[in-house]
Amino acid sequence: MPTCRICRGERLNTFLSFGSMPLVNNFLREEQLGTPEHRFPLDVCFCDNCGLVQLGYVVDPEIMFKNYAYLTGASEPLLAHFAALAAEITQRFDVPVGSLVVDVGSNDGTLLQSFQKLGMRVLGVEPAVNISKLAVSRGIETTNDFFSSHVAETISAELGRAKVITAANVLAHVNDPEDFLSGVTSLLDEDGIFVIEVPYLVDLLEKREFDTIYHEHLSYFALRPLMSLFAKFGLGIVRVERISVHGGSLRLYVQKSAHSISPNVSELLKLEERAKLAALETYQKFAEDVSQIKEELRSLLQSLKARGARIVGYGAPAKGNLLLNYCQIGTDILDYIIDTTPFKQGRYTPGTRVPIFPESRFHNAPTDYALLLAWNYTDAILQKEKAYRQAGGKFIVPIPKPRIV
Ligand code: DWN
Repeated sequence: MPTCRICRGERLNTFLSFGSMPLVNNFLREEQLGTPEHRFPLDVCFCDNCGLVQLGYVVDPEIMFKNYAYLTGASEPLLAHFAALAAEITQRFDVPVGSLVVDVGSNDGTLLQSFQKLGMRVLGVEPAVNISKLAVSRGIETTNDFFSSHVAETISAELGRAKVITAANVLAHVNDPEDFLSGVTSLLDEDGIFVIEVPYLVDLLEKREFDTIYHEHLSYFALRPLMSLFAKFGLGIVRVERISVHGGSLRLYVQKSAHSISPNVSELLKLEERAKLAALETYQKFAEDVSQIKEELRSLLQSLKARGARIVGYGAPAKGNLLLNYCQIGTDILDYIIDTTPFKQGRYTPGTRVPIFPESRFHNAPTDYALLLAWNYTDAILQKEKAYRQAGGKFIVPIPKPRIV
């Protein structure tokens, strides 16, 4: 019987079950197409006690993250996002040049490259062997491991305490957030700043971002459970912002025994009350909306296909693979998918086995519709594909309601 990963409560109410799903970043090589893929239960629960939305079943992180397909730098908008974050932290907290900055879940070093340019000493912590090698080849010192209280002690013994610790889209992936925060607390300087970005549960519900629910994401955070987690380690939120990245996230600036709790903490807590995050009914309604999106999207695609339309997938994000598997969209609908990530090109999507090509395929071979699987970059992609749209090409945006633009 699973218990809540924050309060250890045993009353977890399952409100949505996707059945057994493949791992969304497990892109297949040609020679793997003949063998069945591992599938794991994907059920989403709500903790009656602390309100944390979370997965019931935990897939071994070694299987999910030791060899990883996702590259931060493959998405142009994220380069600007993380350059701005490094500048914001450095300026807002007047971080001295030469300070140690540790990025947890550092991926290809995109964020740390910006801190390096600002004169900081940087260290990444990245579990994926293939990706940490790429970061090191780019001059970003990287510890190839999962962050933990033990890894934190090793780092502070070798390099001293960190003035800045960042963790963008990491905490939701961690099965033991208490050990994670214990490590942050021991590694962070007394006057250091810990900055995290996590997808925001209010956005997930409001915009029906059901495809962001998959095995990598063990927790779906609202501010309230985060505050109770931080309080256990004497960490206080000095500033919290809603940001648009990844479909809507929270950015939290956290310090040790912080005295000034950010004024908009109470605003967001009121927002969460209005959103009825503490009521199981909220999640049961979300589950109904999700099955409606599935029906609407399937019928839209099938009617276009019946009229002879050519349809491709645009972007091969992790969430796209959840959406394709849950909505049962495969090569019967999509001719192929394009993606800017070298690791993904030439491979096939997990479960649905749609072939993935570089962007050039999309620009050279005309098509009628592109299912925008990377919908969190809609503005940037519509701008980038102006010529396709001016030539009559359309995009299908799947959430919060399937629509053609
Ligand atoms: O939490 C996570 C987030 C941060 O990244 C991880 N668990 C896994 C991953 O999720 P994702 O794969 O859904 O992330 P993105 O950034 O939404 O993925 C976008 C995909 O689309 C990438 O593979 C790159 C691709 N892309 C593209 O082909 N053309 C992106 C852009 C902007 C483009 O123009």
